[in-house]
Amino acid sequence: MASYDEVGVGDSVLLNEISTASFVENIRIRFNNGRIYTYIGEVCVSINPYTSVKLYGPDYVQQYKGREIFERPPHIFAIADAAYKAMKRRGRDSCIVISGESGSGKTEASKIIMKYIAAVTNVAGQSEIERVKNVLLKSNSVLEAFGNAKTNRNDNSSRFGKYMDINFDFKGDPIGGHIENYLLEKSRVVLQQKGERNFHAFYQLLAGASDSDLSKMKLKRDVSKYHFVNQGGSPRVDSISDKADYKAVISAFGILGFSPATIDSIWRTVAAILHLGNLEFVQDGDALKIKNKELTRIIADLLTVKEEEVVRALVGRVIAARGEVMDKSHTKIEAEQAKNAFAKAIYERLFSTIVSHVNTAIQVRDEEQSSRYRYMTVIGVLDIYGFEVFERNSFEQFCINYCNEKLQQLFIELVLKQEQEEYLREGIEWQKIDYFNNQIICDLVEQNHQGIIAILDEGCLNVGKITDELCLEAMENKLKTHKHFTTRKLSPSDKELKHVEEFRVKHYAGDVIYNIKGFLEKNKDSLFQDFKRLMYSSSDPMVSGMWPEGATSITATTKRPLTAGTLFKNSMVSLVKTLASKEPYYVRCIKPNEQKSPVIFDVERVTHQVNYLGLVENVRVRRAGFSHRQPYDRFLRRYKMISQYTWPNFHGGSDMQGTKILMEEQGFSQDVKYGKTKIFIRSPQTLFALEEGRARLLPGIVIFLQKLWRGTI
Ligand code: AD9
Ligand code: MG
Repeated sequence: MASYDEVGVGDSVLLNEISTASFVENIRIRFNNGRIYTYIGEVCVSINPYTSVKLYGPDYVQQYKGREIFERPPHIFAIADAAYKAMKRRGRDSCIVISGESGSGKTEASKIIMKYIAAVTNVAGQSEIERVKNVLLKSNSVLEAFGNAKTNRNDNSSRFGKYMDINFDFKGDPIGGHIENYLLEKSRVVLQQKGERNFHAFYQLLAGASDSDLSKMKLKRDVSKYHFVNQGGSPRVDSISDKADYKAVISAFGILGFSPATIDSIWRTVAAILHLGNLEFVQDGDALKIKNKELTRIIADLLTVKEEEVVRALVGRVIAARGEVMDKSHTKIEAEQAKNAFAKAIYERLFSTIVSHVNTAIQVRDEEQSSRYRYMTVIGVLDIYGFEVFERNSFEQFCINYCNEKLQQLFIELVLKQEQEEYLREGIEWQKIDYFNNQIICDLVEQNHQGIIAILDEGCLNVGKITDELCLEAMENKLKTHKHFTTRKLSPSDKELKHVEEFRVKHYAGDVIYNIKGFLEKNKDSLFQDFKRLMYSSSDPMVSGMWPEGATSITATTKRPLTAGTLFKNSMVSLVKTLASKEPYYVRCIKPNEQKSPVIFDVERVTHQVNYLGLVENVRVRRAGFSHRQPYDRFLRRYKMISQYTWPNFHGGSDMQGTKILMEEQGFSQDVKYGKTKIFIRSPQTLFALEEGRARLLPGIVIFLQKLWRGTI
């Protein structure tokens, strides 16, 4: 069995001195000795090791299976096991929320958790459950291929948010799952910053497909031939083998039950986007023409639509005015923009379709069975894009960072605030601990009428009249006194704000300067109807199925769809609600350095993360706090057999008095506090002792009750 001796302090609640410096020093010592996990009570702090660590083998699974968190050295397995136990023993839905900035190890953590759950379930070896486990695990490689990309912060950065529910039957075996995906960063399809790449799938196709498949799609293997995939100037990534990944994705498609026709449609769609990226327009007098005509033929073939329809949709659009229908030619710039919007929309819909195919593969198979299993419970695993700051930050970073604000807010609500409020309510002596509450930043983004999203939406209502700049002015007017918002105009002396188009949000995790250019367009997220009709006309059912609105007639008036910002905001609100309804467990990921090095521990960078994650406040709350609490009546019912004064019933007063007598007799008074309605127990060991006492007496009691029942006593 692997040895895993303690170095430093495993649970930071037990540190001699509680300060940011001592907290960071402790995790530094542990990191330097290969201890990447440290607890704060039941919260697991994880530091990205940037190297493959041998901590996840079957010997480790055995060490953590069914154990309590504090029995073994800190490990993410223990958190997974706790969530699993909560679900299995108490029938409570649980969730594991993984947070941390980009590149801190969230996605890896979520995969480790899933593998652990797969390893500890299905002891009976049922084949259907094996199948479910396999599809759940394999779904990752498909989703990462299409939803992840190399960024300047992370070679395998999640560019979509993912919340995955795993469903269990009453025996605790996984029987299915469901994935919810959040806002894919689709702008990447047409534009990448220096040093970054498009989504992995594009490179996988070019590197991995056979020569004959490529030639069928009229593709060359050379990445540099395609505008949409070589803007970042770094198509090759050391840590990635696109060829091997292509194979893995193909195999995963098979395991997930994607049909050969579906797989073919998926890659053809990816190929069509690559060709679309190379398409150029020329102005020819009044008419707009396509320069490389041969491409429209190829694109039409790949999408199984008519070539003349492709040309029509690209160079102009049909407008309906007062019942009349006419063609309107695009300008060159309009056509370029429309083409990009088209490419982004195709990819986004492709991604959503892949997610729904994955969901079909992993859904609980037998409907009847699922309703019969009344005890079906769930563990949700949340792995979302981490807080990020780039050279240039746009609408996508704004949404991603807002999402991280919401998760931080949830953590504050559940871990810091509720804990303190309960002590107050129960009249437990308690020294209030200050922490930064980021609700104010959530409000800045999401408030009705006053928030940034609302102001953007207002701008989108007045298309044509309102520009990005005017929108920023509206923000300046409404938010000029907001402490977390500023612009060049509002603070002219601020040297970091170089352009009038920029605004700064003081996020909980740091300042980010956003450039307003493109915000309105991205928020409105519109696509000419012509493209929708074109795609709907495809003879490939998978392609046409992605574009149901294409069926709407040209003259029909359609309702204005919700903006991207509002849709995202709504999905965040509902995500937080889902998480809050479950028993939450937390993994807080930390990035040790910017160089992706396994040996550098950058104290300054780590300190910054520890600060904004509120980890030291978390230690303080936890330290002053109590690991266990229970209403007096429930407590007494469970443990009354331990004391002669309370067994079989306590007659000397209230449940609270009974509890006090029991605890005094057992010698635990030092470790507890009595609230108005609940008993608060500080150390888990006390609870253990109580549980042990109960377990020792229980067999005797069962016999006693049996005799009583049979009338033999
Ligand atoms: V982002 O917000 O999606 O950009 P993540 O998801 O937080 O980010 P990710 O899990 O992708 O980061 O980790 C980044 C890289 O760190 C991985 O590709 C691994 O190379 C490395 N990593 C992270 N965790 C581990 C680990 N437990 N063991 C080994 C790891 N390597
Ligand atoms: Mg990730």
